Amino acid sequence: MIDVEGQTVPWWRSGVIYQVYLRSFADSDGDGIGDLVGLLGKVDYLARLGVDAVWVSPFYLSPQEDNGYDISDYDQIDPVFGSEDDLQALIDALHAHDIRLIVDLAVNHTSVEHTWFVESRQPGSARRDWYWWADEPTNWESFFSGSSWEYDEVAGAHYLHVFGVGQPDLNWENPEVRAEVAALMGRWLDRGVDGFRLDVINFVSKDVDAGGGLRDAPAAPGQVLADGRDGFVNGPRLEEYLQELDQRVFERTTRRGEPVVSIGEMPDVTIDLARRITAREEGSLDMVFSFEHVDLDHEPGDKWRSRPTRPAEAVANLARWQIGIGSGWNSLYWSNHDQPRAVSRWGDPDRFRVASAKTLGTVLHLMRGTPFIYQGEELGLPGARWRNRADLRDVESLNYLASAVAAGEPERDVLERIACVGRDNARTPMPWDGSPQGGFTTGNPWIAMAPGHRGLDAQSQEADGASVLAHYRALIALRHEHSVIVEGTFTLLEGTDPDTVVYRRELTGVSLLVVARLASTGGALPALGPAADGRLLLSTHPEAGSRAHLEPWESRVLLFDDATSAP
Ligand code: TEU
Repeated sequence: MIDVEGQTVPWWRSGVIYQVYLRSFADSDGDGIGDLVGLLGKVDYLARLGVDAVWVSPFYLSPQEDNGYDISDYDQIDPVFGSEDDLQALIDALHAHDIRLIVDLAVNHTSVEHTWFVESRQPGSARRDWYWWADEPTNWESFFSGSSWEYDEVAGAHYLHVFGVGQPDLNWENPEVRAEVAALMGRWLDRGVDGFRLDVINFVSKDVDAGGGLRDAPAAPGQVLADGRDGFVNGPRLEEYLQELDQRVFERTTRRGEPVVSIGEMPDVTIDLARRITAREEGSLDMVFSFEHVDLDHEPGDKWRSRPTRPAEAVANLARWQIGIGSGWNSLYWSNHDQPRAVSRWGDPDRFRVASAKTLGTVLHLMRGTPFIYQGEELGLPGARWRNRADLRDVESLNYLASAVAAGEPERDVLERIACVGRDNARTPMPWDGSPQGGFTTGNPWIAMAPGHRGLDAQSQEADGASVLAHYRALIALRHEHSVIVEGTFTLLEGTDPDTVVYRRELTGVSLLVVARLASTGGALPALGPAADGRLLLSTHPEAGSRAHLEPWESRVLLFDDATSAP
């Protein structure tokens, strides 16, 4: 717990969380795959950055169809990532630096190799209804192309998998399933972890009919498969299930004596639902990952069909959530292992990489909520833009490529779309130094280093006070120092230029003003009134001072000790 303005608040209200995509973070044994010992070797780097927790992607036993989000044993560490001793050494090292460990659990589905599923396939098995079996499947399309159902010869029925064929959905209607999920989470707390990131947790309540079955989705004429999300997203018993989990797990205390942190990944969550679920008193989760801002730049339900969107529109959407979430709490993120890297998606990696990376960080980190940094975001890394099938690893992209080409689309066109929004582009290994594999591995990386990362490595940025890394360190330090960033109100100031954003944070007489140019052209400084007497806390262009003009991607952060003097 942290003291903010005399109030003790949970650490994550003033903290920053760093996302480690383990298989691409640091490899200690030369097999080309990042591992726990590799992460252990970078704890000092994370401590220097100033983060308060790391969220580590799944490292449980898995056939790796979906890079670990297909779990075959929740209690076992996959040997490719390390051992129990490695985990304990990591936990001890993180805790020694006051950094918490948040583990990533996919409990909407398991792997087909999980013993639960192996048993469930057997007709008459006691675990038969731990999964969704049907004689007649619904017409739902999988997120990974094709039907969401697969026929199983042993079971003599179809099973539901809204993701990969190897990722059967668990049936949370079954109280035994819910009890076992809570129990396995408890075992991870016993091991000393500090919280959970819960993968697509708003998918666990399916909308069942009177007979307990699932229903077809409305389909356009001639459409065989349809968008089934209404049948499994934000379902009717979701809040009941989360409250139950809260009582069974999240109300426990961690080895460090802190409340367990619970983060729900919730595609298509609404503001109202997020506000209820994260409400300070009666809520069941501490925060959610919402998706509205990262769904703006593509057609609804089709990530592969882009829709031109200005970064200021994404910031305006985040601002809407700042107001709408009310007393609830939201994560603040641009990037993760599923999303294109921010500087490529919203910034200008070719002409203004440093300034756009810094300004995107500034507008996000000074909002109300818990900021997340995806590995390499603090370095301003652009996406890889893989265009060759041989460079792809992700089941989502490979399935999409096969499906689109089978439907008659030219491979070149499909690969171009994958180069823009495919998940592999953000999953390339972290560049630690200027050596051939960036210091990530002494072997051959499981996925190639991104060509555009040369010269952007952590080592070269550590020594550069004007680097993106230095800017992220400053942003984290500001959140730790100024309560107005943590608990202050949020007001988006109306401006005349659609590509310049100004917002104000206020708390008991202190006001913070964030001014950001979100375009590769300059613009007039909005009329800010007495902005000149604000104290400049952070700027992308320190030489600009209070000049009445903003350079491309320029941002400024001003502090006013008396709210009356702020514009
Ligand atoms: O992602 C869920 C999710 O929202 C994805 O559908 C995401 O929007 C999509 O991949 C964007 O292209 C979680 C994990 O973060 C992801 O890595 C897993 O593949 C997925 O669940 C299944 O576990």
